[in-house]
Amino acid sequence: MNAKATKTQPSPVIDKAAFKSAVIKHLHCTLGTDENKANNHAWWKATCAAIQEQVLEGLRKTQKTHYLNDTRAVHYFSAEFLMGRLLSNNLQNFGLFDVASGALKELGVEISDILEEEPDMALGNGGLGRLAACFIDSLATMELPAIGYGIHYEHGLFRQEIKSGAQIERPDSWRDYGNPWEICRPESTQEVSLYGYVETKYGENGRVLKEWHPGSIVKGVPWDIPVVGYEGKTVNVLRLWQSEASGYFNWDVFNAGGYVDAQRENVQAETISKVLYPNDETEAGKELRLIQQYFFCSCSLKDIIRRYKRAHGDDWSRFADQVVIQLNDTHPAISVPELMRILVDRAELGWDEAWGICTKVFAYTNHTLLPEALEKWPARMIEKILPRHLEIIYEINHRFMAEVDKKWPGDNAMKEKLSIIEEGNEKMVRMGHLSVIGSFAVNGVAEMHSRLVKSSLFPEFDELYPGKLTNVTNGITPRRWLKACNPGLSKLIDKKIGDDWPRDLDKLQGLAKFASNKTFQKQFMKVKLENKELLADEIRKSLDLEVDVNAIFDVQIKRLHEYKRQHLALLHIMALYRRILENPDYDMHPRVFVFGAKAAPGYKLAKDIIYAINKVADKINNDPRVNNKIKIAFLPNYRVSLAEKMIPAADVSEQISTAGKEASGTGNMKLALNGAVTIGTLDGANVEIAEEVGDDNIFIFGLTVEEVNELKAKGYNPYDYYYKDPEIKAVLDWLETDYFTPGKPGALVSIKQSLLDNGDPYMVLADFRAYSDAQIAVDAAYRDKERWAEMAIINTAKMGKFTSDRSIRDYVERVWKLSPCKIEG
Ligand code: 8GP
Repeated sequence: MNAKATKTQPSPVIDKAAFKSAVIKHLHCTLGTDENKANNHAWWKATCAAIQEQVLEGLRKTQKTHYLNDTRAVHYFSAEFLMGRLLSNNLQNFGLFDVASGALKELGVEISDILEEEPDMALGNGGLGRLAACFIDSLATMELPAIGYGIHYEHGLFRQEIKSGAQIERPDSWRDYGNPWEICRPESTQEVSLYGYVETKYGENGRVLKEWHPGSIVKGVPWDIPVVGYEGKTVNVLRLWQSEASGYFNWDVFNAGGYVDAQRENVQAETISKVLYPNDETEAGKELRLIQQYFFCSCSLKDIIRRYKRAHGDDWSRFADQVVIQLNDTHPAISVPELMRILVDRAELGWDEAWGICTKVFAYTNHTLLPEALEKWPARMIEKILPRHLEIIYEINHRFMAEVDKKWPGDNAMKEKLSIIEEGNEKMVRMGHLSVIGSFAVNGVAEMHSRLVKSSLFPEFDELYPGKLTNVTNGITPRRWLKACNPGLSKLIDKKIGDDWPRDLDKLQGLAKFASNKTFQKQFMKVKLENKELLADEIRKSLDLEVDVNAIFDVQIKRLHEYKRQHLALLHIMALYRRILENPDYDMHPRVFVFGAKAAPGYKLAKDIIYAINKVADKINNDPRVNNKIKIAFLPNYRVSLAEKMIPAADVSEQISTAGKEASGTGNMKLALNGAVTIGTLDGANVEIAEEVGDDNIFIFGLTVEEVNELKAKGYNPYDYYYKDPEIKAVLDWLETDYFTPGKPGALVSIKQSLLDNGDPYMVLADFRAYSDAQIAVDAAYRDKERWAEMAIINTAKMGKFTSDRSIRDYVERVWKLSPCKIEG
């Protein structure tokens, strides 16, 4: 255990003996079992309960201190928090991992076995949700007052099974056997109104008063998940809202003829927090999703206001000094009109005063430029569910249009472009526009992405509001993504440069000077090999597939999406296979291609790509002519806990999106931090990774954003590549045969069609040759063991920039203006 952590442990449970007795106490008194009867699940729960004592003590102290100091706090609004497992992380953050592991060992229990008992909290789809989880870890570590607000989904992201190569979705039931970390707080329940109608009244001096008569009211019950900072001082909270029926029935609406609306509540109430939408970067287009968004925003705002009023009563003048709300994408954008409604209709502030507060409170992060992912809601739908909010949105827009007219007098085209309302067959509310207008700061998530947000997504807003659009490059928490998931490497680093890097990741720089040291290279690569052995075990257990740990472990893990181009990797694997079949002596270092990816259930082509990877894997893995030069392992049910096993074992990190499409990426950072070398395009944060590690320690290939745009403007024709490059033609034609799907010719043809007939929207064929050449360079580099070790070490050493602590520091300085608050004792 790290000495600094021992010194600061406030708890009685700091030595093995005390931890042991806490575990036994919980086995007996909380779980009603004993050491002889307990299975791994019971040991896991008892261990969680033992550490939870420390967690709750920290939480109590933190909340008391924040209250007494009346701190300004950031409120991170996010429809997704992809937390993963918490036990190992909480133990690490309290500096108690080795203590717990030793205590359990004396009780005859392996900590690694009980860690596996914990279901992942998969309340997110991918990057955006995991980013939120990293951010709340950093906020707690940096002793910043913060609350995460989201939804307590009953079912998180679906569990993926692979049957005969195809993805099958099964429900995720993370709470079936209870969640030892969460605390229900019924005393902080909120009520949320939906449907109904708005009545206009006239008050004193002819003031127009609006009264919303809701058709139904649902309850939001909060569940708190404590978020433990590194070294366990600040324990913040992630507050997740669960919906329940309120038992309220609106007679007004019923009598006015709204029979269905008045009844709707009971049916809908419990549905609201039932499922996470399994869509990554596409809008579900469902009424329920809008209700989910409003539900958690309304509960959270009321919660914030309740807390504010406790200290400041009805004095709204300090609200924006105390409260900043970060909108994680546009999913919580409905918060803007909701706060306006509360301020104008309830608190009876004037519009300008209310708007002044609003636009000092909200800040918005954009996570994607993909047009299909930019949320728009039919005005008609908002009118039905949130009639008063639509009025408010129109009013915001009306005043905003006047501003636009001032800047660009008489320019109707400009008004059309910037309006929150998109006119057309159906009037749509553009949530991105609403977010930009309602926020004081807007950020993209990597330098390049933020530049594109300014130059192509919101250029006019940038002109109208100079300085509002900014960048905060994403980051990842090194506590989970190195210290906890890669203990071998962490210990090696501790020995070499000291153990304070988890707090100050720039310290890893200190490793660079050992990058060419032969002894250190051997030690570093020995850890990598041990991690590869662990992953090989996992692959054996999961797929009944043997892989050689001396092969290059080439890893592509991320959601399945055309723009991320898993099919580019697939075409390349097929090309390698062809080369081997044509020439059995084809010279390549053996490679294991490891994939992990879930496809949105309704995304046909993404599912076809998963199927194709698995079918090609079946064939190649079992073809003796390949002589083990290629193995393909598609590990089912990619999730945080699986990532924690895959990332430490990777030699090569695949980051091969079409330039301009991946806003940032964060897997790229995790893999490089763990000593994987990137093969990637100049996209998202790859650009900044390349800057940090230097051109010699990364394999960059393919079209740049400018080249993509030029090619598109010129008229991109994938057939040019198909006819000119015989290897491309051969692998695409192969997809049409039944070679990989015996008896089912054409089963893989949709991929070929998308790349040819459908115009290859993500320019896979244009980048194929460059990718293949880069892979040849990777192969050559790997064979030079010392050179490779040096590259791997440099990658770890240069990842300091990508700690989420740095991202949070940037947010604090550029956006939130927050101060840390020390928690004593
Ligand atoms: C992702 C971006 O695609 C990724 O590049 C970035 O690193 C990450 O956000 C964090 O900033 N976007 C999403 O995950 C996303 O838009 N998801 C929403 C649909 C749920």
